[in-house]
Amino acid sequence: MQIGIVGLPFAGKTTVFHAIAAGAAEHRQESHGLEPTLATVSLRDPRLEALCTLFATERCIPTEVQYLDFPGAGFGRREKEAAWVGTLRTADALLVVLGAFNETQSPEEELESIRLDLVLPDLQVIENRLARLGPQLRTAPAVERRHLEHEQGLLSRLREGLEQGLPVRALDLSREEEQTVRGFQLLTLKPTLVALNLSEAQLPRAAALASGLRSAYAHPLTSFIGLCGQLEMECAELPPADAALFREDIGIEEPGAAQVVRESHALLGLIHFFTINEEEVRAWAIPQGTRAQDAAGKIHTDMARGFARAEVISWEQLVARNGYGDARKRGLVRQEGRDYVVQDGDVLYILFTR
Ligand SMILES: Nc1nc2c(ncn2[C@@H]2O[C@H](COP(=O)(O)OP(=O)(O)O)[C@@H](O)[C@H]2O)c(=O)[nH]1
Ligand SMILES: [Mg+2]
Repeated sequence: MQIGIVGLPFAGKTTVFHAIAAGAAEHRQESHGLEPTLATVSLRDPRLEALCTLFATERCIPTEVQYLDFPGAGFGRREKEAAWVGTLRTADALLVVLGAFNETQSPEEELESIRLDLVLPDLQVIENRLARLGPQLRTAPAVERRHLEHEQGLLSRLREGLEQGLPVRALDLSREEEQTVRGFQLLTLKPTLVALNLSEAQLPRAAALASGLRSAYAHPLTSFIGLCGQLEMECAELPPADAALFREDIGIEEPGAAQVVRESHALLGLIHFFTINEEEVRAWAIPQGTRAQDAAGKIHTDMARGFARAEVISWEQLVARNGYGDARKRGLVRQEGRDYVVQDGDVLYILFTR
């Protein structure tokens, strides 16, 4: 999963990026020219840690999120930045950083400016497609025509919304309509986390400031958090025990980076299941509502193809019963078929035929 960071020059994007990426330094890939810098961050999950302790396996593999920070000061409409838009299009979600610590510009104004930066490239894509649809419609055979007309209607609706400055995720697309436009990789359809980068003095008002902005910008798949990038970056450079003390001193309950990672998972509607074998305990992220067979496919395509059944138990019960032996005796390990909807925190053992 990739999350692209956007924001105005000097909003503190790189600062927040470093706060998130600290501890992931070995995974950091520095940028060359216009390429974004990449940081791979593991999701800390106490459930995974409990399972790893219980099974004492060699490896403990968390899920990962990649964050992209673009070089230079900002993101905008200038020509050389077209390349960034291209990279952003492939991201799964966006992290918008607002420089609220700098009181020369209000976060509302800043968000407004970024909104335009994201809406305009989408409008361009839609207009290009609509321009090509006209001639295609004249020559298409009847069956294909129906599809194209349907697409034309949908795109006209999106154009209208975008022209009013609305993100596509605010336009109530049906699942089928979303499928139709998926290929365009629209920026304003992506789940968006807005982080107010606050000064230390503003920090006590973080929740109030974030909710003020939320009420002015209440779109689906959009959430808001407040953090102090500068302090978080400084914390991230300390040994963990010192960082914890430092945070306690300032009154930061949850590290900003953890908040960002957690909120981005929630925005994407991802849940986690776990697998355990002799070598490793591993966490997997899947969309809510995923069937057991599709979850198996995430592990290996062979497992989905030859899926027989899944043995399922919640991580809590497995830990409480101290492992499979006692859990089985008590009948807590269920046999589920391919249509079973995997729940957050399930431990799965897939039985399949090759
Ligand atoms: N006072 C204060 N300064 C910050 C904060 N976050 C970033 N800065 C400063 O703002 C400047 C721009 O930050 P940077 O992360 O490079 O911004 P970018 O252009 O969005 O990547 C740097 O000098 C940072 O030290 C903050 O939370 N508080
Ligand atoms: Mg930067």
